[in-house]
Amino acid sequence: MNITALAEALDTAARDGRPLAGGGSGPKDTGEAYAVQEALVARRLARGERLTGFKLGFTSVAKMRQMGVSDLIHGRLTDRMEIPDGGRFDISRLIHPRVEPEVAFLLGDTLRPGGDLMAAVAAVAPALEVIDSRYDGFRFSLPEVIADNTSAAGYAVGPWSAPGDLGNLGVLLELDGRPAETGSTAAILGHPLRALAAAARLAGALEADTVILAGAATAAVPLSPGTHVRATVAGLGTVRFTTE
Ligand code: OOG
Repeated sequence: MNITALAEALDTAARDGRPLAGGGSGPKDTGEAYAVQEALVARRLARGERLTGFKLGFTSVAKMRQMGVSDLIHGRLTDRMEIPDGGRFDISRLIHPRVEPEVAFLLGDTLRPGGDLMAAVAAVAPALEVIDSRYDGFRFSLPEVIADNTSAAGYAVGPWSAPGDLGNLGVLLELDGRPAETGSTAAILGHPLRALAAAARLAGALEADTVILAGAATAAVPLSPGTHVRATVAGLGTVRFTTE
């Protein structure tokens, strides 16, 4: 399958809520996979979506273990994926959504590879990311998940606050008021700022106003309709939404 055809197939799978069969016709390496991702995101932009952010995946051992993949990956976020904090998120068109707690950065200035991280960060917030692999059974190779825009499907960001020390903050993910996962921001590459540095390196440069999701601090948890989802990052606060 060529790059355009694979981007189209992944885009259609996402829009129809029907998974692609994995294996065989996927991208052959990560270079080709990022070309597919770019073509896939270009299709969204052509439909009027706007780029809002950049996300990292597999920044924690918990996620690498859960998915059997061990390399840092990155994807793009658009306005269409935004979930208002405290709002509702319709998952009826998703395939097999999962949710994970994260930390978000908001850039106040352009961040270049090797640039001063804290000078570029305007604010930080607790975040929730919804992932939904377009591959059957959430099973994929590294090039496949990259091509699939790293399973990005939705994200919610809690209240922004001035950046403080993010090195080892407790993370709690609750579903319907019951703890589902607990962890620490230290699980994110040892420190979420390392994820930010990696994002700058991988993106080339990131513009002011970009939201950066540093990657999940815990394993991801399956979502079903009518669920109250809440993530708390100690010192940063809480972010929540309800599925329907
Ligand atoms: C890929 C996305 C991983 C993270 O935070 O590790 C990710 C997947 O697990 O399907 O976003």
